[in-house]
Amino acid sequence: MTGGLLDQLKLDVDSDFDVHRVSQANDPEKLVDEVGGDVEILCNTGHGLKIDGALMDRLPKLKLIANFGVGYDTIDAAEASRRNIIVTNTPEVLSDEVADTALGLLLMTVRELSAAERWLRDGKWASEGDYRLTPMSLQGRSIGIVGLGRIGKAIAHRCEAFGTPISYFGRTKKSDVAYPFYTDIVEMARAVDTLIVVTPGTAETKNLINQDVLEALGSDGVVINVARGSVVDENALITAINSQTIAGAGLDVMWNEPNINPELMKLENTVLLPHVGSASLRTRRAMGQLVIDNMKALKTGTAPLTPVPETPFAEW
Ligand code: 8YV
Repeated sequence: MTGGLLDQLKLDVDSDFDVHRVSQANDPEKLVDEVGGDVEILCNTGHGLKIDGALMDRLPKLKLIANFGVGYDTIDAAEASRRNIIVTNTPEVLSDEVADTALGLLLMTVRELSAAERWLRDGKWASEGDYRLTPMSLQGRSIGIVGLGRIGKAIAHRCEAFGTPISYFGRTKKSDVAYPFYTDIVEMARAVDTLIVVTPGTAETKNLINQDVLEALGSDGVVINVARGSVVDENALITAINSQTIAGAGLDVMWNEPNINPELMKLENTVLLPHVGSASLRTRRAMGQLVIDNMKALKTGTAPLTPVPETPFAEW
């Protein structure tokens, strides 16, 4: 087990499995050397550990990588597939929570809600008067969702309630929605003023939101990112905000978390959250339980509940 998330949630893994806790080892490398030959399941409950072929080489009996989280960009799933190792993630159970957070972050950004609260807490309401009228509003905005998967659709559903027109960018047109579909992200950015980024962090999506996209989005533009830091070219974003090429951003995810680029910290019209998209007790418990249920499937010889597409299940 790579991290402490299941322990924090008080979800019991020790009754069903012999658990080696990498995060509690004085010398994690030594622990892998000592027990790696016996390990059948890698329970990935940490942040950011790279699970690649080199690590898999050290775990010759590995059958399952059970990831805590829907995004599994830190796992080389193609390599796992070559070795007949199943990778599971935690889809569905977090979609509504992340969509709620995305809309909250959007509202915080356009209505400057965190800055307004700081104004009140700093005593400025009494000493200096009302907080300023926000140049931005959610009303009148047009939203482009980058990646209309399960979470993207939950976000779109909420945007409909807010009355904002929706478009989406992705690889494939969805047959169950009528929103305008774009295969060219610059073209979509030109047509909307708000991007909500919710696509997986892959080699293909790295720096997808680049200078060209930001220029196309324009001076009222807002970028909300609840996906992965890697999807946004962070330097291009900082430059675009500083030069007022776009108006601002709301970021729940960033490059090099949790060591945030100091230039991001200086931006006033930007809201930064510490990767809390799914982070309620209720949702994290559901995610943790799904991780455990996937692991129990190996123990009982049944099919895992949520294998990722790269590693479809046939048999253990
Ligand atoms: C993380 C997430 O899993 O599901 C995802 O892809 O980004 C989060 O829910 C969480 O930070 C635990 O690592």
